[in-house]
Formats: sequence, C-alpha cells, structure tokens
Amino acid sequence: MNEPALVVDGLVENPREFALADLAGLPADAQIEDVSRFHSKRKGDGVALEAVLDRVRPLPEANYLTLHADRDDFHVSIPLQAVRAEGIVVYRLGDRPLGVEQCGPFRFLIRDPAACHTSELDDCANVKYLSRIELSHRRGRDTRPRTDDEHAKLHEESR
Ligand SMILES: Nc1nc2c(c(=O)[nH]1)N[C@H]1C(S)=C(S)[C@@H](COP(=O)(O)O)O[C@H]1N2
Ligand SMILES: [Mo]
Repeated sequence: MNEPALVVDGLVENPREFALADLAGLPADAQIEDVSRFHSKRKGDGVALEAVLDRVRPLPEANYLTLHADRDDFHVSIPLQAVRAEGIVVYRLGDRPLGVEQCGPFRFLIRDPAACHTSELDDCANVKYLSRIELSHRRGRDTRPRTDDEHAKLHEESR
C-alpha cells in the first residue's frame, strides 16, 4: 500500500506532498501533541498549518485556502489570512498514520472553531479525510452545509 501523502498546491512557490515523516520533520515548535487536549473526541498528533505553508510559500496573490476531502467529496474554502494561524493538520496516532476511523489519513482542525455555519472558521471547517490543500486567488469549492436542515441531512448520510 502506498503511504498516504497530503498534497499542497495551487498558488504556491513550491507545490509538494507531505508524508508522515515530512510532517514529523517540521520544527518542534510547530508540533501539536495530543489534540484530545482541544477536543476529547479527536485523537492524534498534529502540526501547525503555518509550518506547512512556510514550506510551500504561498504567492502574494493567494487569498483563499481550500481544504479538499476526496473520499466523500467535501470541500471548504476559507480566506487565507483568517485560517493561517488557526489551522492544525493532524497526521499521526502513535507512530502510525491516522486511520479512516480517526477521519484520516489527515484531519484538519481549527484551534477554536465557532458553532456550525456562524463563521468562516466554524466546526464545519474541521475537514475529515483531508487529501489536498489548495491555495487560490478567488474562493474555491465550499460544500459546507449552510443551514440546520442541511446539517441534519449530512449527518444522516455519514452515519
Ligand atoms: N470530509 C468531511 N469532513 C467534514 C464533514 C464531512 O461531511 N466530510 N462534516 C463537517 C461538519 S458539518 C462538522 S460540524 C464537523 C464535525 O466533526 P466531528 O464529527 O469531529 O464532530 O466535521 C466537518 N468535516
Ligand atoms: Mo457542521
């Protein structure tokens, strides 16, 4: 089986993929151990989004960051400036990649998310099964549910 890797591309100087060892090799001060400290239901270790962005170097015209989950075709697009310091990429549980049970191989988390559909940085932006982060000039695809009804439907489907 191929090792999972997170693609980071679009309006960046250095588009690339990050496997577990690449993320684990980012600076110690960017590592966020044990995300269950933020939310008891979420497990594993992560790294600050900012450290990932430092490696790919967004171009000055990059205004939006889009989180893609190919597995279930879920997408979230947020203004780059709003998310840059708030995002965490969870990438391992112990010394193994996150499994699908942990919403892996990568899970995006916002440090302090607002309630669903109340802000750009809401719970809905905590993208599971993250496969790609794309930088762009204009807002990218965003399939977040916008109403309580849409939420109810989405949670029904993912059961
Ligand atoms: N890939 C993917 N990520 C997703 C969703 C989804 O349907 N697919 N739902 C979002 C919504 S609407 C919410 S509120 C949170 C719920 O995260 P939790 O199950 O960890 O509480 O995940 C978000 N991330
Ligand atoms: Mo949500």
